[in-house]
Amino acid sequence: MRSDEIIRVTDAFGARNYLPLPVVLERGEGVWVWDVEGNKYMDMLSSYSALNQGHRHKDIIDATKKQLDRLTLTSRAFYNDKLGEFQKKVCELTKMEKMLPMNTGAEAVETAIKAVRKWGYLRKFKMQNAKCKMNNAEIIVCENNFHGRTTTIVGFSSESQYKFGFGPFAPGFKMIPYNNSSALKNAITDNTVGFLVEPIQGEGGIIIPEPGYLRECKKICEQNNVLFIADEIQTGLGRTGRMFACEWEDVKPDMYILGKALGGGIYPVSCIACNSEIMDVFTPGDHGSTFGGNPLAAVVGIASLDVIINLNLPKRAEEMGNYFLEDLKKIKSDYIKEVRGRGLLIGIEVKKEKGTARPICERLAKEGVLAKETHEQVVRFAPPLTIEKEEIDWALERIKKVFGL
Ligand code: IF1
Repeated sequence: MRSDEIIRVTDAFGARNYLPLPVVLERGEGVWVWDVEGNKYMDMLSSYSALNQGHRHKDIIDATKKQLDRLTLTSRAFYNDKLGEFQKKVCELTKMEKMLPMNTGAEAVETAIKAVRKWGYLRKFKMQNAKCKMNNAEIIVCENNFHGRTTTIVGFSSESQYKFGFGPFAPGFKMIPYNNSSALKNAITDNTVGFLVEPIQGEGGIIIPEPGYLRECKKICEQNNVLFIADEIQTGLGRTGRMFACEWEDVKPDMYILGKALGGGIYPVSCIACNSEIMDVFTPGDHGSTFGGNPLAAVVGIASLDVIINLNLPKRAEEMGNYFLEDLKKIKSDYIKEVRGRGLLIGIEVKKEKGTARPICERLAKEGVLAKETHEQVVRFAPPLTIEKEEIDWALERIKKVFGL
């Protein structure tokens, strides 16, 4: 079938919750993907950082195939022989004592919210003579956040489109401006149990906070016995040039939320990781998931982390990111307001008077570079971390052309 026919069928029978670029992909390898007409593109989106290891990395595919022939799903009603190893690996990497596996990012965020609230009722408030009555726990979040699409999570989004028509929403969240640590200090009350934050806001437009912001927030959290929860679903696992973006400020959060690249571009695998004091608030029956922690997911997770560690993808992301960013910054174009990024999470902000980022992404796609706009004005570049210098050069040539050089 040709592209236009496939697009017609997809749109005819599908919900209209996306507006994809009109490219129909059928094959991928490394940083490259091919459409049904055989045209080749560079994937500069990496499924929003879920493909840090590139498309179909051989080690992850091999491990998955092997597991497909043994055992795929057990539910958590029984043990399986792979989950323990996966949990241990995540704990070693995050330097946390425990992890709890889920599937999608939003589910992991929901898991974090439950864990942190219950920690509040069982640990924090108990120590303070239960000043906060049951069901009053507050979690502080930031304006311009993105943590997923469940009703609870969109309920604390500042983006009206994400919420419109989907209420009523869960209470218990307080919004403060991002990149403003005094706002955090002022927002904390006796009821505050956690601060949920993205170390760099991805969907928000690749917003990198001022140096020192995360460290200051962590300090404020410590002083007030509030948990610092880092949503590293997009920024974690090498993307920004460190294993976790919090490392840029030597911050160790009380809890990591991971997803996307934990599934190696194959399968949804997410988790929270924290110390026992928090994780042990869960008792049998409190929380769960049919698919979370299944043996196939565990094997995919192990192989995905092994690739990131063995290829030292954080270091690659830093080196290639610096190279890419430097050349992008050299582009002189009337369209560009700012080029910013860290590691291989890079955004070009387009001047408002020159229109939105969407037509630029359309033109990039015609040139063979797949990127996706975020927040109207920003073109996001986030290729697989396995990208080579020559491949960046290939992309740069085309990006320069589109920006009118
Ligand atoms: C879509 C955006 C990126 C995330 C952070 C949790 C989640 C995400 C920091 C939820 C998910 C997504 C979802 C995807 C597009 C993508 C996205 F543009 F929408 F914002 F990456 F920037 N925390 N991000 O970035 O994870 O439940 O999706 O597994 O189409 O909505 P999920």
